[in-house]
Amino acid sequence: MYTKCIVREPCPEMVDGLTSSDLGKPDYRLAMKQHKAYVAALEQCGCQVYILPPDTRFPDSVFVEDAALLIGEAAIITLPGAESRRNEIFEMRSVLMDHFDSIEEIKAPGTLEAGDVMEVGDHYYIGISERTNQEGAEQLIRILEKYGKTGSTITLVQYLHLKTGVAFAGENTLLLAGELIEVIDFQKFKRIVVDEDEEYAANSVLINGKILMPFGYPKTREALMSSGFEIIEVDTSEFRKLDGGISCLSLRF
Ligand code: CIR
Repeated sequence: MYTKCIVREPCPEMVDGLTSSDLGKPDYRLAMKQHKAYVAALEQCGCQVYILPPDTRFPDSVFVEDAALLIGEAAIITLPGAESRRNEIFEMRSVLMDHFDSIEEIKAPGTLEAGDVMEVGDHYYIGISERTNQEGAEQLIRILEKYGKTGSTITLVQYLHLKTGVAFAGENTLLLAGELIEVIDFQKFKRIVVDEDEEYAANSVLINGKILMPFGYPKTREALMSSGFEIIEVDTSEFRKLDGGISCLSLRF
């Protein structure tokens, strides 16, 4: 059960955030509106939401998920592989020190962004990507083991982050898209496969029994609902333009 979430308001500089998409620049005012609705959805899931002020130094700082991994007893400060995002961790560390007694960190030459980490109970799947390297993943596994948890790696070919294409929906079920559909490690789960034209919806997040998913993906919505999942939809079109999805916008604990 999550009781708290941390989010950060988008800053106007977000329009210059990192992206691989050709969807155009985000509309900042619309992004602000969507962010407020996202916060309301987290509250609807029963979480108290801490809203950090915009940080104009970092265009991508709205995507708070990447700067830390929260594992219950400890907060692990990451080391983002994206150069322009690396210093987001300092501010995040001081915020998390108010909430966690144990703070761990990923150290260079390791890199890790928590968008690459998917938690399933006490096991953590770690994507090896352009942002997260083998050394970062190995450091994380050692930290997890200290806390009685385990980790394993999945090598990505195309996706930005592991959770770009997979979400744990609860009930031993994964929502899976694209290159992750055939991954051997995921075959033991019940699988809901996301259609190619709704790939973005694979980045959804389970919060206290409800699945927060992006608005505008009717086939995925229907597949989840007919499997008995409770859904809350939030429009994140402006964050999509920066390769960001539902999970990226919050830290949950
Ligand atoms: C980036 O490229 O770092 C941001 N524009 C998007 C980060 C998305 N974060 C996530 O998937 N956890």
